Amino acid sequence: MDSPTELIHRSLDAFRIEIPSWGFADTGTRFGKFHQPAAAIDLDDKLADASHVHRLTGCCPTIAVHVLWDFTPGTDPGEVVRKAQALGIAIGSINPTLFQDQIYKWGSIASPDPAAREQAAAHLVDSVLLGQATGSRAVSLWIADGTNYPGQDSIRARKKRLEEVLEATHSHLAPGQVLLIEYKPFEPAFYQTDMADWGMAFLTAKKTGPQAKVLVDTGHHYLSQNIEQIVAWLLDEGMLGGFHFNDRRYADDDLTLGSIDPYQIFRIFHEIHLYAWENGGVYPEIEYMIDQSHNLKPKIEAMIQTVCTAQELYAKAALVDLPALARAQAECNVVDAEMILKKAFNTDVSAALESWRAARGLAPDPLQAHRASGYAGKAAAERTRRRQELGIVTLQSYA
Ligand code: AFD
Ligand code: MN
Ligand code: MN
Repeated sequence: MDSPTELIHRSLDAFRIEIPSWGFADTGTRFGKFHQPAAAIDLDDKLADASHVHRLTGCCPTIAVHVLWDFTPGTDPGEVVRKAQALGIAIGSINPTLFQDQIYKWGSIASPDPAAREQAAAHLVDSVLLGQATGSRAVSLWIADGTNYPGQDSIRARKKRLEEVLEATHSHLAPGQVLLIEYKPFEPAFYQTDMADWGMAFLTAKKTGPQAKVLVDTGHHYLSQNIEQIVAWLLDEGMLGGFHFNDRRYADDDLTLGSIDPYQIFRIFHEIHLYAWENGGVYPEIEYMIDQSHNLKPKIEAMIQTVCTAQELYAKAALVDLPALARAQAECNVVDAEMILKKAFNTDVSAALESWRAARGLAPDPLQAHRASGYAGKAAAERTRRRQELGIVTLQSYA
């Protein structure tokens, strides 16, 4: 019987978390941005920051990129791949950008405007081909489409339009590539969102093709929704493609993972460990990715916090006594069953996390190591100088 530490170390050995390029750049809310001197300016900065986080945490070997934000026309994917490799990381998921452009005013792949659909379809194929050029497994697609008023457009016509484009996109996927379809109940559309919930994403992925799966963004659910039940159903159907990790108090707030409800994330991870336990210890191939770009916390500190929280909760969930849980469930012993989960959740795994890091030559506390490294101060000075040279004016001065 493995000790808790051995269980934790083995679970962490296979747990890789992808960090988003956009998490290092200045972003904000629709009410404005609060600029940070150390925020990344360009893809080189983002690669450097991601490499720094991976060096400190040891579990973030890939960086998710957003096509039009990171790969502007003329960017050579091969050069980006080489830069990433030189920094000890690799390019991870490719995130198409089917919003912001004026042509997408009525939607992208669901738009009634054929020109918008054509531009969006071409962008999706470009994203698939870019993923082949960077050696990325996943194209991770968030469809921002929807309508703002009853009667604005035909809901079923929109469904058919997007299905057609996604099926065409799927035909360009190389063997081994996956198309992850992300859902979100609202925003930027306020009356009806075309890919609004897990059911729509599931059905669409099934129709799109065998390499399409569902992406669960933990911030994209109504507050009362049982996310671990969605995860369990998708697991059981072999349709769980991956996660975008963040937390929310009210809506899609992109708060750092576990800052509001860590127990919910623990229960999600428990479903994954349970699934593997019932399948001979084989874990499904899931893309664990962070989707945050918090505008108050220092960018790199927030990223390290999320990575360490994800490791901690994944480790805790690995401690659930699954045989005992199965027995308690068979006896309908509700209290014992619940206490088996709570016992694992309440276990302090910090020593096991520290020994896992020590075995890899990593500092016991990545956040303290980051602060001691002076990395943020150097980045702030260098990037402030570059902003001045580039004439990038930030709306507010930042003390
Ligand atoms: C926003 C969207 C969605 C998407 C992310 C990156 O809500 O989560 O995955 O931006 O494009 O958070
Ligand atoms: Mn997301
Ligand atoms: Mn989101």
